[in-house]
Amino acid sequence: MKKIYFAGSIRGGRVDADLYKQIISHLQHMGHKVLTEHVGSDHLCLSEQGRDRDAAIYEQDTAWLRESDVVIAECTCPSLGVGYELAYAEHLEIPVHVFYNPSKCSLSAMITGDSYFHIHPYSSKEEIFTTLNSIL
Ligand code: 6K6
Repeated sequence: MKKIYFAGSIRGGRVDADLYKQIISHLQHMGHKVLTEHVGSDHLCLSEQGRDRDAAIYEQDTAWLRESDVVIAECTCPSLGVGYELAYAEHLEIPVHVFYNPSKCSLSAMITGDSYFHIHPYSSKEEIFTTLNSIL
């Protein structure tokens, strides 16, 4: 059982939220603990913001990152927060696997150009699940 930090866009846009939920569910069915289950939630209140609340989110998420064995990120929908998390995980030397659909986006060169990251382009969600089964 691995502790997994799943990263996906929140304020960057929720267009892939259902895919995040399915990936999280797949990881849980594999027997892993996903620390960031809320990233796949249908019920995030995007209007709720504020410096104190955001500071609490930052403290909690960076604590979870430090605790995690591996980071799995779905990066098709660009997100500043996810980009930050990837760099934070690299700094901690935690393995990072990045998934994206090249027919829907052009991933930042700051991600594809960094040889630390394991990059997994995919064209169907089944491909994501097959890759997860082989890397975890
Ligand atoms: C929802 C709406 C406003 O505040 C919330 C609650 N927000 C968050 N809760 C937990 N983690 C968050 C929240 N906002 C961002 N993150 C972290 O950053 C997640 O771990 C995501 O992987 C990433 C998304 O960043 P943005 O820049 O797309 O929000």
